[in-house]
Amino acid sequence: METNKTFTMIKPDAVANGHTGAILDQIIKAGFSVKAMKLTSLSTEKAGQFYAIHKERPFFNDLVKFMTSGPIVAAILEKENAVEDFRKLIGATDPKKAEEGTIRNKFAESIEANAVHGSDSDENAAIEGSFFFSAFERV
Ligand code: IDP
Repeated sequence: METNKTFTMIKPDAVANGHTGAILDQIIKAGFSVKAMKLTSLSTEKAGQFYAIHKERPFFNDLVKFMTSGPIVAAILEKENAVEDFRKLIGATDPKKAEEGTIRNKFAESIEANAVHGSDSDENAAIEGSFFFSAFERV
């Protein structure tokens, strides 16, 4: 299992609000290198699959609707201790609780439209990266 990679999405709110460049800049300045990246959009089926773990949660349908509301940027990132360091860089799920200077603190609109996704384990980083990218799409 790789421990130096994580997977991120810049979510529809942040792309629509023009924050893609600033978010990527913050990610790269924090020492992550981009190993794969694409601008794409999620179908209802794909968003449901990606967030299948939250299927029983009350916010699931709204989350799928939000994640299909516009383009997203998906990327695989590399850095030592990538998963943990990236979760620190993005901050808490609820931007009201996210530490000052974190990506969600600066760019998120709400607990749902919270600007970015970051994998929560090495295992999920590998699964999520493969969900979006084939071997030919990675460097
Ligand atoms: P994470 O993205 O910080 O790991 P998770 O608990 O895995 O947070 O939730 C996945 C996504 O679901 C969140 O990033 C957010 O977009 C949405 N979400 C989480 N909790 C809520 C909630 O209470 N209301 C609405 N949306 C939520």
